[in-house]
Amino acid sequence: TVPNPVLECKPIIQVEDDRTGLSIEALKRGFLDNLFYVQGKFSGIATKNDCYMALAYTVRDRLFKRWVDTAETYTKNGSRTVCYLSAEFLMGPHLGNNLINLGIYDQVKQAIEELGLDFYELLEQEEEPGLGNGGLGRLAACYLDSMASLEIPSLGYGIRYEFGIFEQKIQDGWQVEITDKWLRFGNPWDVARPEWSVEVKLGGHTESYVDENDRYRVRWIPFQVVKGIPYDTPILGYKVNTANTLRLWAAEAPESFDFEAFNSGDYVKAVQAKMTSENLSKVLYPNDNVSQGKKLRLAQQIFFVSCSLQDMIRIMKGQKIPLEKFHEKFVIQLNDTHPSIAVAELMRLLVDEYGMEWEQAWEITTKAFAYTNHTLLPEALEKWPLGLFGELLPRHLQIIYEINGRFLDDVRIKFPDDFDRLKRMSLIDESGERYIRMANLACVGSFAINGVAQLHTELLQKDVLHDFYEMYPEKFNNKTNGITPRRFMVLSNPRLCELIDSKIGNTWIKNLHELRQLEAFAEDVEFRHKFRQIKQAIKQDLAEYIKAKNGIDVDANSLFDIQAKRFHEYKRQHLNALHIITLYNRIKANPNIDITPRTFLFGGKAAPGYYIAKLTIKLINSIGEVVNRDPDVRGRLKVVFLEDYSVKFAQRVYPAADLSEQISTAGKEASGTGNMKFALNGALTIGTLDGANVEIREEVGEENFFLFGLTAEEVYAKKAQGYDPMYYYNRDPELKLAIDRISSGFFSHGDANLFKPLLDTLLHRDEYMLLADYRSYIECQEQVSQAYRDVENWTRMAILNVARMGKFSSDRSISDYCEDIWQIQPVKIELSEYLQTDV
Ligand code: TH1
Repeated sequence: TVPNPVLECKPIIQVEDDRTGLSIEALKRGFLDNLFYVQGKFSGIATKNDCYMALAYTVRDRLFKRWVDTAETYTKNGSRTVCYLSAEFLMGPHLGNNLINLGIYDQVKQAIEELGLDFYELLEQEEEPGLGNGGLGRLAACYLDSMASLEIPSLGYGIRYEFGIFEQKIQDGWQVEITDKWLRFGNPWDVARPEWSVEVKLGGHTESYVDENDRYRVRWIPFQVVKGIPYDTPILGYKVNTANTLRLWAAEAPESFDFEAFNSGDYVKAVQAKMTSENLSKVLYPNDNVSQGKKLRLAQQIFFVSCSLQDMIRIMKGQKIPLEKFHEKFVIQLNDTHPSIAVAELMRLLVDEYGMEWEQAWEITTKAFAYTNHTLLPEALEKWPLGLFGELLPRHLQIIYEINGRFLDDVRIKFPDDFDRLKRMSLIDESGERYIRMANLACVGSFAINGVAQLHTELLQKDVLHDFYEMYPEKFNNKTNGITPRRFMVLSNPRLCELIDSKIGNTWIKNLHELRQLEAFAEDVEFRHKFRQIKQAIKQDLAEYIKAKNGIDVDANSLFDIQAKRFHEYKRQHLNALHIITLYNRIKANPNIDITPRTFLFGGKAAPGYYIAKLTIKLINSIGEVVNRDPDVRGRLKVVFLEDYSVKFAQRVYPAADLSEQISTAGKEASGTGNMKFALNGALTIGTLDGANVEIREEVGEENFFLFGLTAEEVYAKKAQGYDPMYYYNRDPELKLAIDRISSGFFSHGDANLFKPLLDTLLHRDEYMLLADYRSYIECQEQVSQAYRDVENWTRMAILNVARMGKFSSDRSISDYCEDIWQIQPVKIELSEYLQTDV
């Protein structure tokens, strides 16, 4: 073998050496080095962003040793690996989180301050990668944190969107969308790996042929080929050496493509082809819980799925593992149906590209995939018009027909002569225009199917996936969602953490169940006092932020009542609005009425094409305009809309809440995770029996949770009876007055038409049963107001909420996935002192 000159160098890379040390001096030196050698600036002309970049690189330098050693260990051991496939990863800012997980937050803060810089200002400077819409994308990010912290070998696979979720501006009370140019100033956290690029075929047609072994084969002649370039981000676990990888694909035109145009001299046409290719990873679809059925979206899905599966095969080759062991080397978790085309794509790769027999390929495929369902909403269930699907993926269409034919034979054997069942379970909807049903494909192609909260999983089995439950009961299981306490406590709520640590130490950060030990302190007057002081100080900070941004004075002594989540009718922000109007009307009717002062805070984006959701944002801002300046209210009510809600902003908001609004129509919110983040930070919840609220209430105790509203069963029963919202409107004068105030134009400068579309849906259909739940909600809010006046007892309840949230750590969720689905064990990473050059 030819000697490799690199191997001769034997660079000595230690965990901590003179350039990667953790002493204050080494950190300062590292920062100045990076400012000079990476940013090319001297301190006199360095911008805030230069300083942020220099700091980010300084932290990154201290992470790479762990990252390289982790990759090396997995490669040597051929470790079984979880591949988490997701169209969204809502990571939030990396810098602070990496400082926490490295355990060097305080040192770095000191070093930066000694250099005369504002540490918090540099943290604020980070442009977060908003590569997700809401809960589903953030769940993927929390799971990466937990997998790394639990030392589980894992890869996150997704798309490196050039534009993430849009930036929200509020103009005249309306949402306006601005494109999110998050890569504008460069991204210090990812590394391009062009050497591992792969190609993805799109469009065209298929041809059959007979191979050299006289076997019938199919080849796909694509219309277009797109290149995927992987960008890797290290995902460091909390106080472990494990640093896993998030691998996001960016689309480009392959150099070889459109040679024809080049050769014919049409340079411009060739460059245009490059542009169409790059469209694939251009922008995140900004819909939460809705599928638009656009061709470009399907193209995004096959793009990142095919890149990822080809990458897994490359990794196996590198580790000399035969392809027959694919399902032993990898388990692939499908984050909703967005990556579910993977079932057909893996079959295509194994059968067409690697010549495997169908039966063996199917055996491997169905042992490799597991599917998580995240929603029951019909508008979110993905289905692709057959024509559109066949145009983009002609070979996959054939493969799906083949899977379907065999599958329906199985159904016939298990349920003879049940023709309706066959129609319902078919991978192809033939009731009208024909569609490919992605949830059905995911169910047939996976060995495990899970919902994201107990109630959600029950409803899946009873309703949306009932036929599949009867066919494969053994596949179904529940995995209640969780959140990472590193980002949503340690990083975002240092003051509360310090108080907790002073009583029970800090091992709760890795084992959240230990928070139970705080129960005893709920009875401790002094502890309650400190707990209250901390909440107060955080609320004061938020009040100052609001004053600066919105120009509104809010009283930090008032009850902070917060609803922060995507705007969607099923989440019922407008029910919250009806409560505000009701309180306002009571004050107008009786200006001396005794009301617990409240500040209503809203945050969240509406999908740009979702008119009613955008109108709800306008309604809330319009109510705020009236309420906030009415002298009769005298500061007892304030309404604030927090612009551009993001992960970064969420970290400010959760710790400041007294009351968490989790008021979706029962049966509609699959789990929710914001509910967990608020409660862990000491907010009490007002909520319905929906999603994970049910389990939160079970854990914290019913006496520490404000419950209202119909149950999921009652919602179904009422719908079946023929629900009439006018019944409630006509019988509840306060409800009628609240609605009439809106329709009269009272909140819209006399314009009686502005909110008509919103009111029409409420009065004539009320799909989400606001009117049925209104009275129960108002009464429950009265209990909240009373309870808040008993300061000591409120604090007691809040402490008990914190103490009893252990179950909702994403570490628990991931442990359950590992045991019940993935069959995977931790791999400890030992840091080698030298860079391994003796391969
Ligand atoms: C959300 C669910 O609405 C929420 O209840 C759950 O906690 C969260 O997922 C994590 O499990 C979903 N987000 C999306 C986004 C899209 C499509 C479906 C869902 S379900 C684009």
